[in-house]
Amino acid sequence: MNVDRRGRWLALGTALVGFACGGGGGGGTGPCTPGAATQLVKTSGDPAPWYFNNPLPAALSVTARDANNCPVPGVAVTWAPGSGGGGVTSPSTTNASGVATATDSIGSSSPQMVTATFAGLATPVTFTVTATAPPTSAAVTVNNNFFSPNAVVMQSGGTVTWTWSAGAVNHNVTYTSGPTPRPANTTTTSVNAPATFSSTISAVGTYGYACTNHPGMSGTVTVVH
Ligand SMILES: [Cu+2]
Repeated sequence: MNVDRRGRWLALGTALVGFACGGGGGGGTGPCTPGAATQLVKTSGDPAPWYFNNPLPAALSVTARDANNCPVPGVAVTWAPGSGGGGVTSPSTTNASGVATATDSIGSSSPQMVTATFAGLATPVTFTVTATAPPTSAAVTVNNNFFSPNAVVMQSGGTVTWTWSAGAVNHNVTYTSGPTPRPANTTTTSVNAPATFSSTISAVGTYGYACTNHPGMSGTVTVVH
């Protein structure tokens, strides 16, 4: 809200001193009147590496801009998988901020190339999406009072094992979110070292868990195909 209000004042000030749209060099951070789209850019670069035969956890995103870098809404963007296979949702239309997104699924080879373009654009934008095989198991250390690492990824059917470090006391693993039915929790609310606890999980998704004895002591297990 504050940003919107500031933006409006900025626009008023810009109008009063007579600068043209985009003349401030802000790259479209303030209101401006868009002309025809001439550019398409990655909104935030290539995605982080992910895993074969899985959808990316976040959408791919491009921004359409006019010759003055003003974001252009309403541009139909066509997405296509190139080399590397997989699939991507298409088309999508740029929103009020000039941003169009698409959900990408990685195939069985890496890197996967994905292009985005609009009618009349000379050179499509190309995303490079890298992938590896997911780990088949995961390991987490239970400490006073944190899980390390607090986010792990493993393949469907894999087993995640928590190991209490020396001196770690009064901790439990209690699932708090994710696909249902959830895996079983530790059977007592206070488990002391030495101890281990495991979950073998098949349903794909991200599971949140926590130690109910220590606020903020939490983690996630992401299960992929
Ligand atoms: Cu705890």
